[in-house]
Amino acid sequence: MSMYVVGHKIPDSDSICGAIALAYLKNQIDEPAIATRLGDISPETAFILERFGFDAPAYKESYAGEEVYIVDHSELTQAPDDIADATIVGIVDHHKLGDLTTSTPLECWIRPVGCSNTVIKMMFDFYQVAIPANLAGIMMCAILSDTVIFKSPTCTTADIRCVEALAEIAGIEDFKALGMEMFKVKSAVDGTPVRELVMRDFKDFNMNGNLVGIGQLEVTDLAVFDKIKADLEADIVKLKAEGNRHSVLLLLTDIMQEGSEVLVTSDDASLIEKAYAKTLTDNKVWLDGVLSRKKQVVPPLQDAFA
Ligand SMILES: [Mn+2]
Repeated sequence: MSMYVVGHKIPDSDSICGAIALAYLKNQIDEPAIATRLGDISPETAFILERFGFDAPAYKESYAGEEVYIVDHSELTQAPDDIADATIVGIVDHHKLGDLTTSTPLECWIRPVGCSNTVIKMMFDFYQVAIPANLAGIMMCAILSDTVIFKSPTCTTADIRCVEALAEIAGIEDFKALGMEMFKVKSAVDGTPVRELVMRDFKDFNMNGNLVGIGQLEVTDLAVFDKIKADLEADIVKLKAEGNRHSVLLLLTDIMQEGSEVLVTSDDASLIEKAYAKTLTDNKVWLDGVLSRKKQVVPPLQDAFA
């Protein structure tokens, strides 16, 4: 029986490239594995896969009765809906420990680094399995994406060393230029339906019993939002009304200015103000130097909800 290797819902490049890379590694060490995904791929991921000649993993929603290796999270809210009926055989991740649990022993590769693909590169080294050039390419791009080309405070020396090693294997001389090309693809928001933008990189978190959704759009220039910001603001209000979320935040991150404008809709906006020690103006606030949802946005908000 093959295990399935799958990243989080609303998959980003790390989840998709990580599932492909880890499934390849597992197959090399005689543990049959199939990479899958829980949602549509983003334009950035499509760019990466096309650049290095990969197809997207198959879409698979249900995992009951299957063995599953989880990539890029350990959260119930981000896992397959029927994960309780599956056997989690392993987790590779670089986020805070979430609330997934198991009834059988599992393999855990969790490190406080900038990207799951950095951890997967360490796994390749551990098992002494060679990485094919095209696979190295997508792993490298995932790390450049997650670390915002090393600018994110989540970026570690291990991430930089892994990108350098993978770039060499992939035969990419100017990896930072490729990273910028990737972020330009990510910045092309014109003509995209507003809800698609809100949900493009959206994660739900359980904060002391409250469901909090946080989306993020990383661009090279916030001016791309000038014409659509009001629509984005209206849409997160609508999204909140459609579900049972306590709050919805949308981070508009400028990777060149290195900061994020946060659009907020909440049952209690004072919690958000408390978390970041800032006053909201028209339900938004600029957070200077904030690039990372995981490291700079989620933890203070968890504390505020505690
Ligand atoms: Mn990641």
